[in-house]
Amino acid sequence: MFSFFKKAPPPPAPADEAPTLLPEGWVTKPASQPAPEPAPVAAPVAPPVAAPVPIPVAAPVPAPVVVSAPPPAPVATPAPPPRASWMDRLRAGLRKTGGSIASVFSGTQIDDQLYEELEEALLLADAGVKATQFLLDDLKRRVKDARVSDPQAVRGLLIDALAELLAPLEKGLEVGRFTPTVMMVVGVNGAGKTTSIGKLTRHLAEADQKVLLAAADTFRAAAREQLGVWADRAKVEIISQEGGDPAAVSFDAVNAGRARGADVVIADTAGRLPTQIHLMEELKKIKRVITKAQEGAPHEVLLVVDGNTGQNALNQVKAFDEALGLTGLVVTKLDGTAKGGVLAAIARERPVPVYFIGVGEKLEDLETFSAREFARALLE
Ligand SMILES: Nc1nc2c(ncn2[C@@H]2O[C@H](COP(=O)(O)OP(=O)(O)OP(=O)(O)O)[C@@H](O)[C@H]2O)c(=O)[nH]1
Ligand SMILES: [Mg+2]
Repeated sequence: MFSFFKKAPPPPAPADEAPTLLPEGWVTKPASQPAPEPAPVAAPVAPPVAAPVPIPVAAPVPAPVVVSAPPPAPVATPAPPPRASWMDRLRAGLRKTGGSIASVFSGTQIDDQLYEELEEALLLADAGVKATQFLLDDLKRRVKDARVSDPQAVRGLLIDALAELLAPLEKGLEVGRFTPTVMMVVGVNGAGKTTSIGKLTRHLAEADQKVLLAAADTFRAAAREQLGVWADRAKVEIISQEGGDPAAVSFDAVNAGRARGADVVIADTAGRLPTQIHLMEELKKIKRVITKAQEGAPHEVLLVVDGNTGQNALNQVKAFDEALGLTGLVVTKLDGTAKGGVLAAIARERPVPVYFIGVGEKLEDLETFSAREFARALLE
């Protein structure tokens, strides 16, 4: 395993010290913090994709105060699996999408029929017309340059082409540059916002980041409770208010985060509203109010999209980006979908960085996105 985010130096750091963004295997430990490290940490240098990296196992999650003494009653976190096992889950999750594309290469000839079948398979996988055309043109060029004659070799070249297309989406989430780093998480209902926040919170807390959650989905009591369960599990604070105004809750949470020295404040928002208010208007209001509570915030506006919705996910990326100015995506439910090609469409048409992808409901089913790893899991 590897960390979920990169710890940036605090604001006074000179510009030339700005952290480089590592797509995978990135280091998590605060480089410039004096705080002692409570547990073994991931290797200090980004490892190659497949190398399993140890994660801080069972790092006891401290109470909301950063303490140097070993926290009492360590939480028995199951040892997170190595990257190799993630690759297996990713592969299994993408089997439906990948299987139909890979079957195109089962013949013996590289001919027009192969390219036509590939075009069809990519469109069916919801890669969209633009990315499909781009990939086909790119692939034909690669096949010509490499002078291959075996369809299986073409598959290898498609992995290269897809990895290159997806590469601009690789970006690590960064915390530590602002105190607190404020994140607003948005998306249509059922996309996986609350679950993804819960998982991310666990990873942040395990890396000694002080997280404060804002239950800005105030409409449903169940929404608050669901976030509350994740807050309890990660032993982090949560600001919630029964029937309150989502913007007011967010405002309070950012202020509380500043007053209490939180490293990260994450606001969970609603996907559907009880009133006639347009979701985007409500979200814009939350964003404005967060900026009032802290200049420059929110530092991240993350859209969670259900990868299973294919082209619809792309439409959501465009709509939310236009309304709110997205900084990153979390693409969930890539398990069991036949529409995993949507990442190619996003890369071609609205390349908002993909911080995480999800292939299931468990903690270890959310991971950082690596373009080459994704292309290999899909097609190898
Ligand atoms: N299979 C699968 N299910 C997921 C994944 N991520 C989330 N889910 C499930 O999707 C359902 C909805 O997730 P939530 O986190 O409640 O979604 P939400 O966006 O907060 O929904 P609202 O609060 O209603 O707007 C839950 O049952 C999750 O367990 C994933 O990667 N794969
Ligand atoms: Mg929710």
